[in-house]
Amino acid sequence: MERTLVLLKPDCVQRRLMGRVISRFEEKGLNIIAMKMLKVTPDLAKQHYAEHVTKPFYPGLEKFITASPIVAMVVEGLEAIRVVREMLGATSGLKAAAGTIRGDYSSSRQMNLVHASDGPEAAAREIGLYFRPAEILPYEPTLMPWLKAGDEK
Ligand code: FUP
Repeated sequence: MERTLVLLKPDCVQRRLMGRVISRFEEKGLNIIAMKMLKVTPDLAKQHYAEHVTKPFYPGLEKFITASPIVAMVVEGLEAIRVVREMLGATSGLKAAAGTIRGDYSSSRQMNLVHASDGPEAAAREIGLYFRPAEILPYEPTLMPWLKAGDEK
């Protein structure tokens, strides 16, 4: 099992798309094991996007991500980091394939609705930025025997 950090960005909340996006993860069989609404501060934005802070697009990105509340989630499942990234599609909504979340709902490179960790190290770091260990509540869904075979690990 893997865990990944997913953020429903300000555009997702403002455009009333939270339910649709959350439903996609639920329908896929992924398990949401932590969730909260919060406003990203400039300080948290700089930590989250540490690799982008010096890039020319960063000031606009910080303004966007801090402008309005977001929803942070920890999503768990088999190969969840790659699976969720593929569900999101390419970074720009203009390039993301139809059928992906960004491909279906976003027409922007910056306002691309959802963030998901891009690898195991990023996932561990980002989950730690948004959640204390006690806020993560893993559980065994009763549907699990119908979501995957018992020997799939
Ligand atoms: P992703 O991993 O798909 O979230 O994309 P990146 O880490 O490459 O970029 C992080 C965020 O910066 C993206 F969500 C969108 C934003 N961005 C811009 O606003 N302009 C750019 O030129 C590139 C990225």
